[in-house]
Amino acid sequence: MSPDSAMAFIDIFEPVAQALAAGAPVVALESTIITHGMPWPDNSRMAENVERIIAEEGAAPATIAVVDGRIKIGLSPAEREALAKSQGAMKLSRADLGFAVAERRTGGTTVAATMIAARMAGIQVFATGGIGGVHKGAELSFDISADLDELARTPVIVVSAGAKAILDIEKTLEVLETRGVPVVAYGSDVMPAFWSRRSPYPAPLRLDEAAAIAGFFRTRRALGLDSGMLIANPVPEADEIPAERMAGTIAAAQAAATKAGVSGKAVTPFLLKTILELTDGESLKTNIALVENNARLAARIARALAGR
Ligand code: PSU
Ligand code: MN
Repeated sequence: MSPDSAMAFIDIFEPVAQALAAGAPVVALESTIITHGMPWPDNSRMAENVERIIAEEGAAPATIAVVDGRIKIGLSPAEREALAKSQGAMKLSRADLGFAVAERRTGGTTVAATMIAARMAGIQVFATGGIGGVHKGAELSFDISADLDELARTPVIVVSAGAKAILDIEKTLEVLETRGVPVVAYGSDVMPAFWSRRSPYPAPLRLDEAAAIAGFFRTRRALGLDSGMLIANPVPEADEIPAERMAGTIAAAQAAATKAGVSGKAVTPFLLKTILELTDGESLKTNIALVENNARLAARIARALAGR
């Protein structure tokens, strides 16, 4: 737990507070995917559906964001809707979370910032789409997401569909290994690649049951190995776009980013938006399906952790 001083800046949505107090399962959700990852109104519908899926699975959903400088652990439907519609929200990671609080700003929290806030609130499981990682060409750009360092320091289970295929998956796995982060593919021997079920890279670890993932996390904590854990959950077959078909689109989006001189925090949102346009919305459909799939697994892990 972080120092009590942080609690002065945090608002816990009542149903989430009740679940936490009762030791009931809670699943955190990020909000950069809402503010920067998907267009209106798909972002709003996705955020609502994902919360509903978690509730149906018997866990309390807690979408995390910063609103006017308050760290929100769980949003009311009206707050969620307002965030989805908001213009100019910041994209907040470890480096600027405190800035948004100090300056009373509004922002979506990335995987890194959501992990930090989840831990402050005592939430151990978090569902997202894809994590940030090592970008292609990082040997020149140095563009490596703060998500990876956060996984190395903050003990939260992050359920994702792997690293986005816009990243260098092989280098991302190398950094995670170096930083001591377990990467567990759920029911697969190979790493998924976000929109696709399979990448060419073997999964470092494999588990087939939500309860086993909960057990692994508990054991690591008991051993004092307090880092996060990345779960890579392949997108359902019916929704996947095969890697061969995505490859050309990703390359075209990358070329567009280079040509437009996009850098820093803008890279990931730019690539996602360009890929959405190039695939005529098909990538968005897959993106939504995989977040829902991750929410379901995260809820099951949270239930196992809570002993239910
Ligand atoms: N995956 C998506 N949509 C997103 C992101 C990931 O499908 O919007 C966001 C997540 O919040 C992730 C962030 O933490 O992108 C990583 O950004 P960067 O590469 O700048 O660290
Ligand atoms: Mn980056």
